[in-house]
Parts: sequence; structure tokens; C-alpha cells
Amino acid sequence: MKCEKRIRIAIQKKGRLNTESMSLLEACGIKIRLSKSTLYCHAQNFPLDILFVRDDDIPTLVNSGVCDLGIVGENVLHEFELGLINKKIENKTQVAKSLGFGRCRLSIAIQNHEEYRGIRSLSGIKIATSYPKLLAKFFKKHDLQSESLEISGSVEIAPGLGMAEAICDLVSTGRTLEENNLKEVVEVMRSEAVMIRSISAFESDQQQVFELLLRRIKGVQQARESKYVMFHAPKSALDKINSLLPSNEGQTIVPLCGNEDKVAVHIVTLEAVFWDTLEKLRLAGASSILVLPIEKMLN
Ligand code: PRT
Ligand code: ZN
Repeated sequence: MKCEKRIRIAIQKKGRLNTESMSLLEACGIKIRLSKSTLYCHAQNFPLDILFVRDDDIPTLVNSGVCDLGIVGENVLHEFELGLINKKIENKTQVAKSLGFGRCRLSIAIQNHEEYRGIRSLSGIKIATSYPKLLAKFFKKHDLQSESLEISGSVEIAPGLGMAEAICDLVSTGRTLEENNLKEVVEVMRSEAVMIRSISAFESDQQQVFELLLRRIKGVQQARESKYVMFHAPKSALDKINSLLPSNEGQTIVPLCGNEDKVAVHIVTLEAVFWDTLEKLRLAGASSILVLPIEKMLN
């Protein structure tokens, strides 16, 4: 693609969002050659430059206009935005696309042996967290008094060391809480990775690149969620089958050589295709059922 102006995206250098961010760009057909020490690199076949940084710096880089785009967790983004509000600095960042990975929740947890006596019992207790602004906002919303102890990592060890009575940290499987004898009592927010952009207008060829990238991301997401299903079925069963497995744009019906009553049906479906669904299709008369993954999709 010929383009005078390139777009610069900030992604996490190392950590939970790095692998999925890179694999998303690769699935979009963007070729990136990496070396171990790479902090900045140019995509080979797309007008995109990639800056590898700590996730906490991504909103600042986009807000200041150093990067046009960034991939970051909503938790980090919202904590950053609250910081801007406190300092009365203009927010020049907006979410361009939710990406569906890096899902987690920011939750308050207390020690297992403590009895949880409702949200009001958290008022005024010392809570260790890396997200003091999100916690303060949540407490204000519930009219509670907040006292946080800001720690940048290993928050879950704070209660055991007597530094705090509770923690407010990210949880995905819940294993870390369990290992540290903690129990989750209140969810403060849910988070997933998002693509953020600077609100400053792109130059026209940058805008084209941005839109092309968004279209490809959407295509990758749709392809990941969709399945291509093929089977044979009696013509009389097609309505029933359609209600069991709705398709995006209708069924493709192909005649079967030497069989007047049956047809081959091809469907692209966004529905999850479970064994249960296949069994229902079979009972409705379908046979030779195949479920295939879709590599690319452009609507
Ligand atoms: O070095 P850098 O600053 O870039 O990385 P980081 O250490 O600050 O962040 P990293 O890589 O741990 O996480 C990056 C982003 O991934 C977060 O900002 C979230 O948006 C998202 N994410 C999703 C998570 C988790 N799930 C998660 N489980 N981030 C952290 N955790 C930690 C959590 O803090 C706790 O220590 O994992 C532990 C809990 O996990 P479970 O599975 O035991 O519940
Ligand atoms: Zn970080």
C-alpha cells in the first residue's frame, strides 16, 4: 500500500497483552520482523510503525500525540483518564475498538478468615492497589470513605504482611487470590484490551490506513467468531435447520447429483456451534455435517 504518512501504534513490549496484540496485527496481514532488543520497528508491508513500551505509558503516548494508536487494557486507560481529570488536563484519547482479549476484572479482596459484612464494611479500611483513582471513584459512587495504599506490583501480598486489610487488584482465574488466602468480595470494573486513538484528525492518507486497519481487525474478529458449516439435508427440513443454526446471510443451497430430495447446505454462522447443536441438526435430518474454521472474512 502506497502512503506518504505512516501510522504509529504503541503496544506492550512484554506482558499479558503483547502476544495477543502481535498476533492480531499478524492476523491482519501485517508483517513485522522483530529482534530481541527491538523497541521500534516498521511493518514491512503496511504503513504502520510499532513502538514497544510498558502498558502504563501507552495512554500518555497516545494522549500526547507521540503515537496515533495504542493497545491497552481499559483498567490502565481509565486510571489514566481519571488522572487527567484530577489535573484538569484535556483528554485527547478515545477508544477506537474493543479487542476482546486481556479480559479481567478489578476487584476488592479480603483475607479468607475475615467475614465479609457488605460493601459498607469496606469504608475507611486500608486497601492496597495499583489503581487508587479507580478505587477512589468507586468508593465515592457508593458514598464510602477510601484509604488506599498505592503499590505498583505484588499487591496480593500486602494483607499477609500487615500492610493493608484488603486489596483492589486485577483478577482473571482467581488463582492468585486463592494462593494468597484472599477472597474476592466486590467487583469494581471489568476490563478488556482496547485500541485507543488520538482524537486529533488524521491526515487523509493516514485516515485511510486507520480505516483499513479497523476493517481488517473487524474481519479477523468476525472470522474468529464464525464457523463455516456444511451438511446434506432433505429440502423439507431446511426451515427447521435455519431456526437451529441461523446464518449471517442465508443458506447457500447446492443441488446433490442424483438426489432430488436432498441438497447440500453451506452456512456461515456467528453462533457458537456446540456438539449439542450438531445433534439437533442430525435429528432434523442433516447428515455428513462438517464444521470448518474461517481464516479471513470481509463484509
Ligand atoms: O511491564 P508492564 O507495565 O507493561 O506490564 P504489567 O506487569 O503492568 O502488566 P501485565 O502484563 O501483567 O498486564 C497487562 C494487562 O493485561 C493489564 O493491564 C490488564 O488489562 C490485562 N490483564 C488481564 C491482567 C490480568 N488479566 C491479570 N490476571 N493483568 C494482570 N493480571 C494479574 C493480576 O494483577 C494478578 O497478579 O494476574 C494476577 C491474577 O491472575 P489470576 O489468573 O491468578 O486471577
Ligand atoms: Zn504496567
